[in-house]
Amino acid sequence: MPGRCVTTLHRVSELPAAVRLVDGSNGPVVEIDHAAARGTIHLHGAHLTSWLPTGLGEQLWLSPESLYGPDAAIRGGVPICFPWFAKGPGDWEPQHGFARRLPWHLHSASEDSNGVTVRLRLTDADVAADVLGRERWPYPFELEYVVGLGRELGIDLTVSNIGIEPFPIGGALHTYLRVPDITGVSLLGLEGAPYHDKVTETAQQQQGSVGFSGETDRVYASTEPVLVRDGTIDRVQVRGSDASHTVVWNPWQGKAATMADMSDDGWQQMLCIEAAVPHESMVELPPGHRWHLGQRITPASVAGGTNVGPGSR
Ligand code: TA6
Repeated sequence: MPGRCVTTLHRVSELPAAVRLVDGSNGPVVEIDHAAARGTIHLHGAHLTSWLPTGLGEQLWLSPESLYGPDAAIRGGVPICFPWFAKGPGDWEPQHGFARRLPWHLHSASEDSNGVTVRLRLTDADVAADVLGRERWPYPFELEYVVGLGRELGIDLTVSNIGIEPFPIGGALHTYLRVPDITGVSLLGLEGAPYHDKVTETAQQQQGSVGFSGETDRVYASTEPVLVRDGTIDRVQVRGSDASHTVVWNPWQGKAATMADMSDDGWQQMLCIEAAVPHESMVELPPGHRWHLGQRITPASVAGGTNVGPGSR
């Protein structure tokens, strides 16, 4: 396996029947095949790249041009932004922190009739001092990422401060949803929410539902659930937990053309809706304390018709 291998490969006997650990181009990959759903998690970055609830098709977008190198961030799926979102409080590198660029450990996996739960871990011992960002964030930590994959998706990131001094913490679950055509998509649930528009660098307030007609990069001061609608059809509901903000991003054609790991037309079928704690909301985590960030994604057909914001069915 290429790159730094810090993974304790589980003996096949320890994994439930619905879970296999196979070799991938950027290290071990967890393959899930359960009656409720199929999925794929790269141990590199603990990166969920595929989630197919049975009968509903692929729900996550993944770039065919994504890189899979030892220090690369996979383009698509659910990148874990830790221990900061974007450039942190002060133009920090790397963008979105270091956790998505490192090989994680598979701690355990279990299954029941609802689906599969996979637990992955990363600690400061896995982060070489030479990794960008550690000199800014040199703290002892334990990070656990739990993926609950079935007809719904639940992802939960928990960091423990195992050191003797407080540390600043923020981040995001940077989920790339797959959509038929971004120009036909609208978002309900953000009506009236204030947001920072990163395209115009202005403060705005959401008027009505969110539509897409150009590059969209918004940090909403909202923790309300968001319903993704395609035309008149509800697709999925996205609900953050312990997030302070909801980020909505589509690079559109111009920005996508500058991204080597995004096909020129890839922007048309993707939409990022992120549970986020951006730098203005980062907190100081005291020694011995834990910090959590989660997201739940429920296909509308599973939710039996969702009631999110005005105008929804
Ligand atoms: O979450 C939206 C965003 O911060 C955008 O500004 C854009 O940079 C996107 O993340 C992708 O970032 P990445 O580092 O994965 O290219």
